[in-house]
Amino acid sequence: STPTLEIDAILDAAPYVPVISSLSSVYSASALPAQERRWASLVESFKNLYPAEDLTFIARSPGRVNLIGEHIDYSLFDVLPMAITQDVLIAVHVGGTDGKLVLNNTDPHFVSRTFNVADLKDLEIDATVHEWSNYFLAGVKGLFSLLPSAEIPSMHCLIDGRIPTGAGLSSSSAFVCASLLAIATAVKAASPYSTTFANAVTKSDLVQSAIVSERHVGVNSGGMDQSASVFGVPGHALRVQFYPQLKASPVAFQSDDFAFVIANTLVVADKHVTGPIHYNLRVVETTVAAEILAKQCGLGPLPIRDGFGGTLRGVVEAFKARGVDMTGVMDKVKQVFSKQEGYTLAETAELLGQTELEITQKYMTRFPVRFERFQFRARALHVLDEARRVERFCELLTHAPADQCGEDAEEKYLQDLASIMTASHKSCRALFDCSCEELDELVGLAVANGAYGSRLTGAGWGGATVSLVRKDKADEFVQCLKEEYYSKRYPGISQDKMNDAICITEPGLGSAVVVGS
Ligand code: NG1
Ligand code: MG
Repeated sequence: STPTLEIDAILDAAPYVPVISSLSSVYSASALPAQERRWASLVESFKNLYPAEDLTFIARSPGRVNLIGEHIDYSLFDVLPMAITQDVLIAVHVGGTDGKLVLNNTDPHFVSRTFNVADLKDLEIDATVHEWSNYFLAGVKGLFSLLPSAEIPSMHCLIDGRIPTGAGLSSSSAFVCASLLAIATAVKAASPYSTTFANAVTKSDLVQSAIVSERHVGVNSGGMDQSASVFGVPGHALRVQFYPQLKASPVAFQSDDFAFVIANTLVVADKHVTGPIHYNLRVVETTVAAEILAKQCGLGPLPIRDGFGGTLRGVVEAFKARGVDMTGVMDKVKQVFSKQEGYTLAETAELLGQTELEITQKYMTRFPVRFERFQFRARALHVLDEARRVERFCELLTHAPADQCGEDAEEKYLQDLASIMTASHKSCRALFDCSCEELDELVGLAVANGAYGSRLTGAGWGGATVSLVRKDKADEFVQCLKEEYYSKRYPGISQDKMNDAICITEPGLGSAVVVGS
C-alpha cells in the first residue's frame, strides 16, 4: 500500500480551509461534549460583550505536538508534527460603521485593544514589547502580504485560547493562523461580490503568509507550527516538507494500540525573553554553520531562506549533487568545525571571509542574539542526525506490516519508534542544548513508568514532553506522572491544573471556519 499517495489526494481535494457548521466535524467524539460547552459559553460571552452585534463566524486554529524533527524546520528538513485538540477560537462580528478593530480576550489578563482599521495597513509591530494583540496584528500583516489592496472591514472579536503558552505546543502560531484566517474571512464576508480573493486563498497561502508574518513578533521561526495548525488531518501525523517547496502529507498510523501523551513541565519557555540566547541564537548558529560549510568546501552560494541565509539542507543537497551522502556530510562538519569549544565572532569572520560587522548586520540585527562562542559543530550534527531520524521514523510508521504483526512484532515496532524519539531527546539535550532539568526529569520518569520512549517537543528550554505509550496503559501512565512529577515538584497542585498539564492526545483537524447552525 502507498499511504502517502492516497493522502496527498485528500489534501489536493481540499486545498481551502473548510467552512463547517457542525462541531462534530471539528472535534473527536471524546472531546466533543466539553468543546460544545466551551463554544456555547464563548457565544454567550460574545453576546454579553457586544449586545448590538451578531456573531458572523468563529475562526479556529489548533496547536500542535511535534513527534520528531526538532529545530530542523528552519534548516528546511522535514518534520513530523500533528495538530492537537487544544486550539484558539476567534469569534467575529463583521461590519458596522465604526471603522474599528476591537479585540477582547476571554482571559482577563489580556486587556481589550482597539485599532482604527484605516491605520492597519501601515501598522508596525513593536516586537520589543510583549503584547498579546501583536499576534493578531501579525495576522493583519499576513493578510496584506497576501492581498495588498484588501480593505479590512470593522471587526469585533472575542478570542478564546486553550493552548498553554510557552509549553512548546505552539500557542503563538495557532493564534497567528486563527487571526489571519479570521481577517481573511471577514474581508470576504464584507465584499461578497469580490471573487478576486478568498476563493483564491489556499491553505498553502495561509501557511506561507503566517510563517513570514509571525516573525514580526520577534522570533525568527521556522514553518512547522503554522503548517501543522492549518493542514492538520484527524487521525494522522503530518510529514511537512519545506524543500524544494512547502508540502504537508498526512501519515497514517499502522497500529491502534499506542497513544501519545503530552506532559507539560510547567516551566514556561518565553521566546520573547530568551530568544537572544536560545531560539534566535540557534537559528543564527545553524545558518552561519551552513554558510561556512559552503565556503570552506567550495559548494558555491547556497539558496537563501526567507531573506536570511543559507541552510544546512542547501549544504546537504549541494553535497548530494557531488555524490556525498549524509554520513559524508557529517564527516565534513567534524573536519571544518574541529574546535569542540566553539567559535568566537572573530574566528567566525575568518572562516566565512567576512568582517565581524558584516556578520552582525546580516544575521544579528533584525533578531538580536547574545553569545560567547557559536557552537557550529554540535548544532549542525544535531540537525543532520535529527533529519535522518525523521526519515527513519516516517519509514517505520508508513511501512509497518500491521496485518502480519504478531504481539512480538508489534512490540518491536513500538520499541523501534520509541528508540528514535529517545535518541532525539538525547541529541536535543547534549548537542542542541535546548532541554532543561525538568524536561530531562519528565523524560526519565516517563520511561521509568512504562513509556516506550519520550522526548521534549517544540522549542524546549521548558514546555512539554511527548511520550509514546500503549493505549491500554495510558491512563495508568498519566496517573503515575501526576504522582511522581507534578505532586512532587508542585506540592498542593490542583487536579484541574494537573489535568491541563498532562493529557492523552489524538491528532486533530487543522484550521476551520465555523458558521452558525
Ligand atoms: P514552539 O516554541 O514549540 O512553538 C518553535 C518554532 C518551530 C520549531 C520548533 C523547534 C515558532 C513559532 N516555532 O516552536 O518553528 O523550530 O520551535 O522544532 O517559533
Ligand atoms: Mg510558539
